[in-house]
Amino acid sequence: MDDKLPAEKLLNSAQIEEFQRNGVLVLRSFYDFSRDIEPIQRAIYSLIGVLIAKYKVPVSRPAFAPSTFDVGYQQLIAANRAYGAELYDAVKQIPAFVRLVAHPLHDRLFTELRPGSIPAVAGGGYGIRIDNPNEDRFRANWHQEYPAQLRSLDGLVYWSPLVAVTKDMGPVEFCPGSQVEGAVPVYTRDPHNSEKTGAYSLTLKGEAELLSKYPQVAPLTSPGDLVVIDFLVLHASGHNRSQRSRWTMQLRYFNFLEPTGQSHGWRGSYAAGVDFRTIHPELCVN
Ligand SMILES: O=C(O)CCC(=O)C(=O)O
Ligand SMILES: [Fe+2]
Repeated sequence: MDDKLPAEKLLNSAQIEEFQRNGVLVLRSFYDFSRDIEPIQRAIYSLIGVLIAKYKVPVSRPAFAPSTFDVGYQQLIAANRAYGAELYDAVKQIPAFVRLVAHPLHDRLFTELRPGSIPAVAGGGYGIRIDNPNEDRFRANWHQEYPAQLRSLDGLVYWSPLVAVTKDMGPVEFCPGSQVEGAVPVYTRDPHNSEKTGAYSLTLKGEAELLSKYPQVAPLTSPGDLVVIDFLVLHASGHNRSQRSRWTMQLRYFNFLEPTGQSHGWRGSYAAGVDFRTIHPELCVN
């Protein structure tokens, strides 16, 4: 954690304009890698070791190194995919990760992008994705963050990788500029993926038409980088066709002052046990 926060602004005016135009902004080396990121990688390495020992998976691992912190994980999920689910639930409780969620730079960044706001951490809106090779069940369809998270219409996803994301790992795809659509109505089931449930099942009304209106970008990022995503910009998971899982962190901040959020009491969505249809029936097509 940074005890000597820079006094100057985090963003220059070109970056602020880029974010306002595109609804997405990549900030290279935003975090202090060894202070903020490596402790999270180290803790994940340890937890993989705990599960390898717990389930007696026959694998011997080299010592920790940041670029290979997940060594042994493919063997762990090959032994039993459920071990991966256990790890997925565990890693969001790593103290170094929870510290990152509340990093002082996050509310500073929020107020630079949303002047006059009162920033808030979206409860339950943070975690570490593990997108395994060739596994589609947990891929995010094209979506906006708002229906999946609620809290307030004005919000930012902070997305940051724990591995160097290559093209074959399926970087997140974005439609720059699409935040101007406002909140788009959704179907609460995915006709092509009946195994998807909850937030994963939401499908945009008129998806093909919407997507045809905007370009698509899929920036490649490395540990320490931060991608800031407007709650209303269209984005989707890529397809991981590599040999390694794509480990990425996401956390969400919202604005206590935004009127729609205030009107529903900053309620959360699926992760908070709320069916968003009860809060926004008008955004629900079926
Ligand atoms: O990392 C991904 O595949 C999707 C991320 C996403 O949708 C988000 O962070 O809000
Ligand atoms: Fe998202």
